[in-house]
Amino acid sequence: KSASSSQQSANNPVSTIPELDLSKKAFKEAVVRHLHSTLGTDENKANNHAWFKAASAAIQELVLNRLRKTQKSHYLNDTRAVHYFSAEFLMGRLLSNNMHNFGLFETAQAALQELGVDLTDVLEEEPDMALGNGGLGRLAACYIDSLATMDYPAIGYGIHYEYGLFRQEIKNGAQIERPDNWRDYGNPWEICRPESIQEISLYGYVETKYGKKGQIQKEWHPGAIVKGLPWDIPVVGYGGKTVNVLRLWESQASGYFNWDVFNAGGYVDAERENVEAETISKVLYPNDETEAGKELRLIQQYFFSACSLKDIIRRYKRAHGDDWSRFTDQVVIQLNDTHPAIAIPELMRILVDRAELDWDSAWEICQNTFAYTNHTLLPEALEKWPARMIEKVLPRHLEIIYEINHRFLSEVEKKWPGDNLMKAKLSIIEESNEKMVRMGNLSVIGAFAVNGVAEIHSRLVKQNLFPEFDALYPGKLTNVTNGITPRRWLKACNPLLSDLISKKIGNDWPLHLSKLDDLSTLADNKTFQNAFMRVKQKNKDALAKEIKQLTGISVDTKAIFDIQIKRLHEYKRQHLNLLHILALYRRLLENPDYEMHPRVFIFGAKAAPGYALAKTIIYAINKVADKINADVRVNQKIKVVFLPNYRVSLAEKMIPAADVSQQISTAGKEASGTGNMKLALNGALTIGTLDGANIEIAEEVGDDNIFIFGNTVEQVEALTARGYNPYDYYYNNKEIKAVLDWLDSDYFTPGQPGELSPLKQSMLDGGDPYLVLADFESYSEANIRLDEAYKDKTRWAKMAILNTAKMGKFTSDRSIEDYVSKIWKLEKCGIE
Ligand code: NBY
Repeated sequence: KSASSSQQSANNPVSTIPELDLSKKAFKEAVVRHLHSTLGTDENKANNHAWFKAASAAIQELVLNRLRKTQKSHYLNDTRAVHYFSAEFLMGRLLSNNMHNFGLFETAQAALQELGVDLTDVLEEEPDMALGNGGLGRLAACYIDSLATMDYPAIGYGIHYEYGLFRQEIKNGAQIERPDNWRDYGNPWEICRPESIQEISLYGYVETKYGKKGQIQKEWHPGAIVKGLPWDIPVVGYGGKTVNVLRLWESQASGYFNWDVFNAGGYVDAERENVEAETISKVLYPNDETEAGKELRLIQQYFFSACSLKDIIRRYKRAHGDDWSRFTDQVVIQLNDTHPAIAIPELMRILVDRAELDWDSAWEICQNTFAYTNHTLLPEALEKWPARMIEKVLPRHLEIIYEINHRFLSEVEKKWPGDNLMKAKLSIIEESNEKMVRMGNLSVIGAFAVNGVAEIHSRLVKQNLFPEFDALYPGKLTNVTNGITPRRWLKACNPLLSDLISKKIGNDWPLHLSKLDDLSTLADNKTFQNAFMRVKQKNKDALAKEIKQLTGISVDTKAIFDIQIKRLHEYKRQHLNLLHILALYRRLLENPDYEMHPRVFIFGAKAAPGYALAKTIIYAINKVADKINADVRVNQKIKVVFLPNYRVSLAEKMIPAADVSQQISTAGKEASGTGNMKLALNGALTIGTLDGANIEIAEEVGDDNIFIFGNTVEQVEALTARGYNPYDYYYNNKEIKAVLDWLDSDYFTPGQPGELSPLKQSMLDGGDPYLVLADFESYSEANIRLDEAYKDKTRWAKMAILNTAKMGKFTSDRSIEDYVSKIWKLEKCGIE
């Protein structure tokens, strides 16, 4: 006991949790006990993986204790809860996070050290839980962290994918996708709950019948039944009091519908159907910003939405029986994009066909249950399903969608009599060649609140995407600016900076991030500047080691570490960064005395496997990197590094080491961005456009502490309207012409001319849809300003400190409070 209290008091505000023994001695005993009795090994034989399993099991004991208490408390208080429906939860690793949230990290480190084990090595054994693509999935993970931390009753609902986002390998510069076998050696956190299995239906036909009072009744005769087996992942709040649950559904054959086939000797056919059922939760679709339109994806969406709704209703009925009148007091469902929007007609089906409520009562419940978050304006990302596909998979749901639409269109008629264009625009059904169901329209109509994810994005949702809905439903469309959890994205990933901050301003900033503003007064303090930059240097040294290990490339740790990490997409403009690198390369070749501070350009990005140009951009970055890194004429000044397999755990190593954060999307295209927040929080300076949350970051840090460039949303609109011609820039800017022609040669791909030509092609004859050339010059100038600023060490240190100091707004705790007050109307419920 005595040893532990001194261990924890240094840096943890959360060391006293009643009843639980959080001492070093207790932890050590638990780890050894699990090594023996759970892992069947001992201290001498155990490898790092066994230690990881034993340490996780020791922590899980505490987690499950708090989980039980939380669930009891929620049950006894009959709390209203938010149900966060998301096809993706990008959780990353959990051991370090859970240790931090119990205030046990240092204790565990010391305990393991006494056992002769290095915690850092143990943590590396944990596979990332990569059940998401990018920002949208990671946002869901940050939000469930904040919900638990702030004692809000909440449950995350999603899919238990057998394979998460693919593992990326780079072979000869090109991306190769490999399966992500994240559960090969088990997952120490998840709990299987066979007692809560749900069954859902698919396919079949709808029978129209007449009820006792002559009313029309619909009965869906399904063609298949699939089981959903829930796996619960405990979500530990910071301070270790509330532990909520992330419930992920795994699909299984029901073994019910295939009985006849089986008895008739159709063993093989029955097995085939089993395989099909089990395919549903097999793999995460790796597309981030394009809608796939595949039947299996629709089935995934329905599968997890329907299982989750049944789960919610079962729990509601246990407390309230068949009385639906309190449902919307108890339940709010947040739809993370339109991926779970099929839940809207599913709830209508349950209420009308099963509970036999009249349509209007059912619709009122529905409209008071759902809220919808929009994450994109890109047309290719707005989900649309062929009506025929919905009819085949979910015949009753298509009827319900038509009925919702029919009633909705008469509202439109009341508001805009005779306006058929308006009806065509707002209709859930798009009457194109092939009839399509617009999931965005369905979501806006079926939800009581719709939010965008940054101020500018929400304004554009109102003005450009859904202006008529905004007129029809005043107040429904709103904003909640995204946020990130400072526990994972500063405290856990950057211990050196965290300790420095805690020493200066106390240790409750992880819960009250605005306190970081107290650092502002130290921004001019020479001693603090030195300490701050010493931490940055150590983090850069560590990343340089990692780079060496992963790629073999040596980098100068005194160079500027310039980082662009995010999914590969044209709108995010990694190719603008690349063109600028080529321009610098060319300037250095033309003038070996060209003045610039050495800079290492570091990338991390996965491309959707079917997105050819995105893969070409990765290939181009790697080919340019090979050339530059081997060119002794320039490689003292620039290096280019592409780190393979970018993922949460790699981000945690890269972000603390960044001097510069590249946030260079075409204005109007990046809904928010959240990497921008993580990097600035860790003291990186942003070079960025006035897009997404960059605008709010600029407001917080002030124009002097950020490098803004490029066309604004208004300028982009004007430029596009008057007819943008990239050739104007190609012929008028000789640097642009030279670097594009360079890419078109075989300089970077010796003997293989044309391999990089699709890049030039897309920026010229392809029309340069994301205005790379239009922003190039302004970007190049911003880079010169940045380079100037870095030369002045004092100025840079001050700017970096102010970036950290001014990030308080971007804690996901603030986002959650915004959701609670504007949309969810929850009350906190702690445990005794
Ligand atoms: O959501 C991202 C936005 O691009 C980013 O600006 C924002 O900060 C973040 C959180 O709000 N969107 C995103 O990550 N989208 C996806 O990952 C995604 C995944 C799947 C599909 C579409 C988009 N899909 O259609 O399957």
